[in-house]
Amino acid sequence: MSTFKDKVVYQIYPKSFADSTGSGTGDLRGIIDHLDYLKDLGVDMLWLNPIYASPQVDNGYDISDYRRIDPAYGTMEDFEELVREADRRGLGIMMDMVLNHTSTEHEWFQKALAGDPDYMDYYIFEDPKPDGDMPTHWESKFGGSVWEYVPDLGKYYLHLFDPKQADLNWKNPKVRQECADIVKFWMDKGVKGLRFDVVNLISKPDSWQEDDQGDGRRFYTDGPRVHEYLKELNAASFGQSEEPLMTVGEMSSTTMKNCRKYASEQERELSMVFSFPHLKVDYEDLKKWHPKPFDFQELKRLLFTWQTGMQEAGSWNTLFWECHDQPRSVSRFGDDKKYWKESAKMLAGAMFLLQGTPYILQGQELGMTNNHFTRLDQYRDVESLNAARILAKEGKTEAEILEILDRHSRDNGRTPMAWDASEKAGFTTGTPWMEINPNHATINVASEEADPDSVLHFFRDLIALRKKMPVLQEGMIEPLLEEDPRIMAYRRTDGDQNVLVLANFYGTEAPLPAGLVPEAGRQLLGNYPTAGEADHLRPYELRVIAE
Ligand code: TEU
Repeated sequence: MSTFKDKVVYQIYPKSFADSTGSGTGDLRGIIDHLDYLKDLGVDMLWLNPIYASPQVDNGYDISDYRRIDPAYGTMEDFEELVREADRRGLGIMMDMVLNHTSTEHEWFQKALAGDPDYMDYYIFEDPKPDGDMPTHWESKFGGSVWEYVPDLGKYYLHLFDPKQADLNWKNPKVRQECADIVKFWMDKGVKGLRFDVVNLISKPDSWQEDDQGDGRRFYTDGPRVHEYLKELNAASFGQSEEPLMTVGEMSSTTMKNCRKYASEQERELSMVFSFPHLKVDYEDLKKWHPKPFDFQELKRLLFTWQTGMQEAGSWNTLFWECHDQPRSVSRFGDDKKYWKESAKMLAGAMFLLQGTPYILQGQELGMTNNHFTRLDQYRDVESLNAARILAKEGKTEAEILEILDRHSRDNGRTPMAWDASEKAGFTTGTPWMEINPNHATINVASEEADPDSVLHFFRDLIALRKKMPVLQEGMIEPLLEEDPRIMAYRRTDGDQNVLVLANFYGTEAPLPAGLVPEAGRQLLGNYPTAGEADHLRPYELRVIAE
């Protein structure tokens, strides 16, 4: 594969993409049936969220057999056909490697529970403190403790996420070898990309200290041997491949210093990283379940800090507003009512023309919005349901809890794909595992195919533009108007071409400084049918101009 720097990735949440059997959940054949749609969109790589055998406590991020396709999605033969059919269309498959933890139903953990010392050392079992208390009072990412007590063993085991997701002990060379073997198994199946789930959490500390400053994450995030482990994994698996794979690490609560190393070609760890600081600007005190209006200045500062900081180190970014853990960007940072179309397009242009690899979540190319559920029983996500319980204990009313979930629940990025305006959106003939967004009557592939001004057609044009212009792939980034309270502006330049990107993040006109828009400039892309004025941007207006 040529460098990944000219590629665009499309994220498929298989459970919600397309159901070919009427089961109510998506499957591999449903993906195969829609490969031409993905090819026409112009993307290069398809990232599949986990499709391995799993009890589905965390929608597949709790894996019980890494080498078996969960029957709900189909068979290994279906997967092999998907890889072939994708390859025929020039599409690569990126698999999700969840190697920080396994399901407690994995045979390794079952053997550990039975007291097998070798397999107990695959995980992190610790004795209670002398007073019988748990080793630390750190908090799980999903709420509650990170320790679960096993009476038969008289020990606790560590789980940074759900109690049914036991953390692996990467200090054990056998665990590291098992993980490298899992990666090589899928490489042998012809996958072209690998996404490593919370991979910056795999190196745990040598001692267990209480955290009087927080929830304990500072002790296990970007841990002492994480770069060593990644270099070893690279050399033992995907680094051996003649045709380089695209590898991306999801980095939870990480730092720029570490990401420069994770995503540096010289370090031979990963191709690129997901980091999330820009997606916490609507968290009060960085607390997810305490939403606040998003801080635009902080958003710009973070995006540009990461752009210039990674660029200086020669390290590579990912570019994303959405994924299966995030709400829909048009509801979060745009206006999913009055200026739905303009703001969905503006957000896409503002993000995907930065320096890095764009990641598009299924449905984002349609402008899919948050679900705006009105009942708790409509939610499916373990993290959201835990949060609802915790918020209720904090004294929040059901209405307040629904308002919070509506804004920040991960289920917002997991609703079934809308293929057409029919009752079940063309997603299934059965009962969908999660309710389909009622606005699919207008926000769906078929309707948007028929509308030349649709968000879908805009995404096709945006991806095509990026592919056509090397300056939009590897060109330098130059932040502009950094103090402007409503406009995000930057220039991409490579010494040969200059492209100016202007984006108004608000529903009112925003003044532009004189001289910024070049008189001889040529507009390459925009989200209004008519050319704009040089002295202002219209509500949620995007302009992409060749200088
Ligand atoms: O997510 C890492 C993670 O911590 C996010 O879930 C996010 O931090 C969380 O929603 C709190 O805001 C990865 C996967 O993307 C996620 O789907 C899994 O649930 C998680 O790891 C455990 O595997």
